[in-house]
Amino acid sequence: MKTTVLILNGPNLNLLGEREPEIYGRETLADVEKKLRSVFPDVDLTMRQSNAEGELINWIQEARKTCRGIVLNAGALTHYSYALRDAIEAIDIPVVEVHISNIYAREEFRHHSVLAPVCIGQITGFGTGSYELGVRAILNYLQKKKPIK
Ligand code: CA2
Repeated sequence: MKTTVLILNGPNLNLLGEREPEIYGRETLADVEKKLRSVFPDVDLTMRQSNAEGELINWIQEARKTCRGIVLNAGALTHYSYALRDAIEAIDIPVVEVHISNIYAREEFRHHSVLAPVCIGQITGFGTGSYELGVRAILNYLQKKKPIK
């Protein structure tokens, strides 16, 4: 049976490829999804995006029954959403936090993630390649290559 991984995207990431290409590049979320499917043909990938915090939380809760792991780009919610953090903490599947840009090389408010402590790790600054690295991190973790604490 294929490993099921949810790729979850938060607020404004539907604009990927359309605005601010100097920060986020020219690929759309659909391009990212297509690439991931070609790189991981043996993984059952589901790609979702929402601008609504509650919807993201519902999908995280749902994933605990249907998926082996989550790759999460929570957008700006990364920096302040305790509700999203609680949702991640409440499930027992691994979540990897990913960012397209390097959040530590940008404005001060982006330097802190309230989600990172409840994720198995964080990948930031590799463009849309961060998603691919995120899926690899989930697969490695599931093969018991646990991250170093
Ligand atoms: O670098 C990332 O992936 C971010 O999660 C993107 C968020 C930002 O708030 C985080 O600090 C870092 C912003 C997502 C907005 O996405 C856009 C994409 C294209 C054009 C405009 C916004």
